[in-house]
Amino acid sequence: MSGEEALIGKIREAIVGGISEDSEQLTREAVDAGIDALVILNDGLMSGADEVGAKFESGEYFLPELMLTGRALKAAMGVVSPILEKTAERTTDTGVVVAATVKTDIHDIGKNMVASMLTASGFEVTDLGVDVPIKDIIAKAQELDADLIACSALLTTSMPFMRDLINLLDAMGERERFKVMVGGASVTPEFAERIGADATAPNAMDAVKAARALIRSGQSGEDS
Ligand code: B12
Repeated sequence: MSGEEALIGKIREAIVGGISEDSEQLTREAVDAGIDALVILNDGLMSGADEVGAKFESGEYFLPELMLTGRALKAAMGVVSPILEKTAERTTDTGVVVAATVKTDIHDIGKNMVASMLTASGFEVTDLGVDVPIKDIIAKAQELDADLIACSALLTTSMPFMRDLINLLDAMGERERFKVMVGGASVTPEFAERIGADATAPNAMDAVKAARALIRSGQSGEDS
């Protein structure tokens, strides 16, 4: 096993063990050793989060373990996010975004990453936080005359609120006014298409690309 693999393995273990001090310290070590921030994110942090999810599902872990892992993830993201943000390219195909984790869902680590990558790429992002009623998301988008609404949900039981948001926009005659992007660990392209969202993306970097494409399609008056 290479030194890089061993260090990534330790980061993963720190996430699975929910040890914030280690996840932050080891992530710093990995960055200092020149390991690509995306490798740290995908092979260390996300992979650890997935393992914790599996242990929770199988009954080996309970809510306290999830909470510790959440803290360990946030600590490590604090190191990785600024590095990823520096790689963001600032272009003119940006716009105003309202971001939120939808009602009943309090997972915010991924949503925060998406919001900070969009901000670093030149978008003007208003982040409404977690557990946000869809009416509040729409009201803020109207108030700011936003170009894009970015909704996050990790719970399958929260995902229907994304569909409700799109249906409500439709009913209000406002669907054409805003592009809607949805995401979160359980959101698939099929789900996004089924509920009539304009885009989805599996991670924060691709979310920026998708957001840009939506802005460009709006500027040229084409459908996305
Ligand atoms: C940490 C964690 C928690 C922490 C969250 C802390 C926080 N501040 O966010 C706490 C302890 C609060 C928590 C609580 C619960 N959790 Co939880 N949690 C997790 C865990 C382990 C990691 C989530 C995470 O942060 N991942 C890392 C981030 C970076 O990834 P991400 O969110 O997927 O985001 C990326 C992409 O999805 C995408 N993205 C995200 N948002 C958006 C938005 C847009 C627009 C786009 C384009 C892209 C995009 O980009 C991001 C960055 O690359 C997951 C397991 C997993 N594999 O995800 C379970 C998991 C999500 N939790 C789960 C459950 C069941 C719960 C609880 C119900 C447990 C309980 N019995 O109380 C509660 C629910 C509380 C609530 N009402 O929301 C289940 C959900 C199952 C399901 N399918 O519905 C999971 C999948 C675990 C499992 N396998 O069972 N959890």
